[in-house]
Amino acid sequence: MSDRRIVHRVCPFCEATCGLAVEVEGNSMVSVRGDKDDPFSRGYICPKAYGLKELHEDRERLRAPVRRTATGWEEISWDDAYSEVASRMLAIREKYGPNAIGLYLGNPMVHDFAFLYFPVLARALGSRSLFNPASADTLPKEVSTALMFGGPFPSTVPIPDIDRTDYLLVVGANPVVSHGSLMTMPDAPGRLKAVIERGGKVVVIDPRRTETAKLASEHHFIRPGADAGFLLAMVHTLFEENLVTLGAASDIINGVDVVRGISGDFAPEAVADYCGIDAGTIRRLAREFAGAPSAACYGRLGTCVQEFGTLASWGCDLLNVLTGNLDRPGGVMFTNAAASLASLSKGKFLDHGRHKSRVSARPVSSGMLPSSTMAEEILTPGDGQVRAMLTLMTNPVRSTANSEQTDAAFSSLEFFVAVDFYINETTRHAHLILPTPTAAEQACYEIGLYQLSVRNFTKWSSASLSPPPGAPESWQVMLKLAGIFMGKADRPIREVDDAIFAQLAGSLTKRNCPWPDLTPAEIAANLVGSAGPERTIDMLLRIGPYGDGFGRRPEGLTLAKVRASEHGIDLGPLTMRLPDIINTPSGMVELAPPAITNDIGRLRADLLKRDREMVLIGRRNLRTSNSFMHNLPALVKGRDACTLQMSPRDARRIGVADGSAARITSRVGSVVASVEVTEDLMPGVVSLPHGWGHNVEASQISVAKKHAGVNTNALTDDRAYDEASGAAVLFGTPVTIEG
Ligand SMILES: Nc1nc2c(c(=O)[nH]1)N[C@H]1C(S)=C(S)[C@@H](COP(=O)(O)OP(=O)(O)OC[C@H]3O[C@@H](n4cnc5c(=O)[nH]c(N)nc54)[C@H](O)[C@@H]3O)O[C@H]1N2
Ligand SMILES: Nc1nc2c(c(=O)[nH]1)N[C@H]1C(S)=C(S)[C@@H](COP(=O)(O)OP(=O)(O)OC[C@H]3O[C@@H](n4cnc5c(=O)[nH]c(N)nc54)[C@H](O)[C@@H]3O)O[C@H]1N2
Ligand code: SF4
Ligand SMILES: [Mo]
Repeated sequence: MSDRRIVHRVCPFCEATCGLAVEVEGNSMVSVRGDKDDPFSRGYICPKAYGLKELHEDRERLRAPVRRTATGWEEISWDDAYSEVASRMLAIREKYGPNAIGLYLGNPMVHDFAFLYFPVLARALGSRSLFNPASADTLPKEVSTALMFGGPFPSTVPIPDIDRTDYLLVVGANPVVSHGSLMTMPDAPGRLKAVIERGGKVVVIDPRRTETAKLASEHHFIRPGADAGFLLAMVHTLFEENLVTLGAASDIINGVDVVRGISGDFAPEAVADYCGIDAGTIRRLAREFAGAPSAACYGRLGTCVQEFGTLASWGCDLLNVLTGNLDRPGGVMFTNAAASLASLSKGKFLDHGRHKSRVSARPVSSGMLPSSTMAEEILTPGDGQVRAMLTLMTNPVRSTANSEQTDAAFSSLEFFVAVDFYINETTRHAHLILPTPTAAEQACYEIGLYQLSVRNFTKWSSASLSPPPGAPESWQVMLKLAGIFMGKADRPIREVDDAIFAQLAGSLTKRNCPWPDLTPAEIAANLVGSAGPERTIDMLLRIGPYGDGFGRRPEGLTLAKVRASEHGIDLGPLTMRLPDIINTPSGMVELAPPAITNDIGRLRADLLKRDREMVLIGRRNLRTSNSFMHNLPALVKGRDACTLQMSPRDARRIGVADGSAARITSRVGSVVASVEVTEDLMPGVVSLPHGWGHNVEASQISVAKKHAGVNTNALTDDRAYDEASGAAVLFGTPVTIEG
């Protein structure tokens, strides 16, 4: 008898959280479709969703721990793997101290609620050598929003109210391909088209005429890195033409005059050549933005991983605030998540720059060091040198700046444990690989992404399949590793989990709880039988803004109710909540925090620079995510995605044609890529996607090897960073190109 059934979940492959209807028979997947009854995504999916099945079925994906030996990889039991981690890691910590062990939390962990245990693991390890991709991604936005609105990230990131806006200015983001980031929204193409269909406007500022630009009302090329100048020229116009309106928030905004003063040097006429957009256009865009009934400026990777990332991220929000669009429907607003991560936070985002990296004195942020300092921390001898690494779902040998140096660093480690399910460019250096199950085999709640959503929304994802017998889920692996570093390797996970939960419930009822009479004992009593991240999420839902308050508001949400609504629960459009959000020391929105404006001098100097080199930017591919979906045949078949795009004018000058090979050289390295000539690139700019370059002997990803592409991070420079935040400059790398 067939036991075919449909299991509902969200897709784990990007930030859009599209609902999936996964058809399952026995313990295998039959099909993956969009869930038409999901009120948020309404059936929308992109090609990556099918990767859920292909990834699960990939024969090269590891199902059991493996150990590297002189004669190759050998499968071992989970118990043996944990014993080896304990004996080697604890010996290293004993010998060199805790900072000798580095811990790296990779991108896919965002989609795995095991990441709730990251702080526990990091604390147990006791090391300052903590890394994540934020410094190659969100960090400038984290710093600018924390300084302007207070923290903690991500609860104070203003989200474009895309479904109601009249005017969306997209600066350095390509949501038609990326499907949005720091802006959780299924069906980005549909939502963008809807802005135009209801009479609004979408304007894209990007050195590439992107897929989003092609759908937009208007697109302008900008020279990479010039966004802060461009945005300050828009701000200049607002002041000069008396277009500044602060709206409802006017009594709680500090620093308007300081911004007026700063923008004085950035007249559109002074910035036009610098950014490549003429002064008349800059003025018109500023007038349109200010004149629209509602408008939102949205910047993403192109405004972050560039030379002036913090200033550009700040510039986007200056526009929003100075035109009265902060906390207004159709402007930028703050999500009110059903399970709030902010309630877990101990307070404000204050530790930016509190300590510096050992080798090159780069600032730490939220406890994390910039990922482009990791290689030098491993390679540079001295007290505090990193000798061992524990990585959690990351491929830094492809994703960090100057990744050839990262490669050398990882090959030199005394001990390296990777939580990962592929033997790829990074994990081939591991001594042990611990493969946690695929997303399809685990339940999930996208707690991080629901903090950033364009509607308030909540949904539980059930596991579609069961993991192999005896295989732990990722949260159990995290807890086990934490237990090892706590010296409790021999204790049951359950005991460690209970102790952690009791602590969490204790501090939550003391600090951030809307129900003053709620006690940890009452919480514990209500959640008997529950464990792991599920228990934490239940608690957060129940004390949250829609929660049942553990019976105090019986109609409110519990995890059981969320689970029972298998298509998800729509909690409505974003609402005005600025006074609840502001968490700066002054209690005001800070428009001119010194930690940001101190960097203006560097921007002014850049404005005067005359000779500009050719620069390299990145590109994302619709069918894959970062580096890890290239072993899935359906997603890599067809045209080569990893080409060097350049304008016809540059191709003529360099003497290359479509399909010919070109050598690209930067300060740190050199690669050869196949040229794609296209009018879509601004002259002076070339584009190569990241996450490729799979032609590495010791990896075991045969499909990816056949579609190897080249590694753009062999060109990006670990020494190039945004001074205000410490984030890597991945877009705008100076290069020379030869045919
Ligand atoms: N299909 C797919 N989706 C993804 C991913 C993926 O790999 N594949 N990755 C996910 C991840 S991890 C993230 S963080 C998000 C990122 O989401 P996005 O930021 O939307 O993605 P990108 O394609 O990197 O968009 C950055 C844009 O900035 C432009 N750009 C480069 N330099 C500059 C500059 O100096 N100024 C301006 N104005 N623009 C510039 C680039 O041409 C590009 O169009 O996407 C997520 N979604
Ligand atoms: N030049 C350039 N570099 C970039 C970027 C760019 O635009 N240009 N983008 C940056 C950004 S925004 C980001 S977020 C980073 C991303 O960089 P990383 O954090 O390194 O992420 P991935 O490249 O996706 O690598 C993910 C790893 O996790 C493993 N993995 C994936 N899913 C699972 C799972 O469910 N279980 C287990 N056990 N393992 C899993 C994969 O096998 C892979 O090894 O790259 C950054 N690097
Ligand atoms: S846009 Fe594609 S990858 Fe992103 S959640 Fe939706 S289906 Fe998954
Ligand atoms: Mo990212």
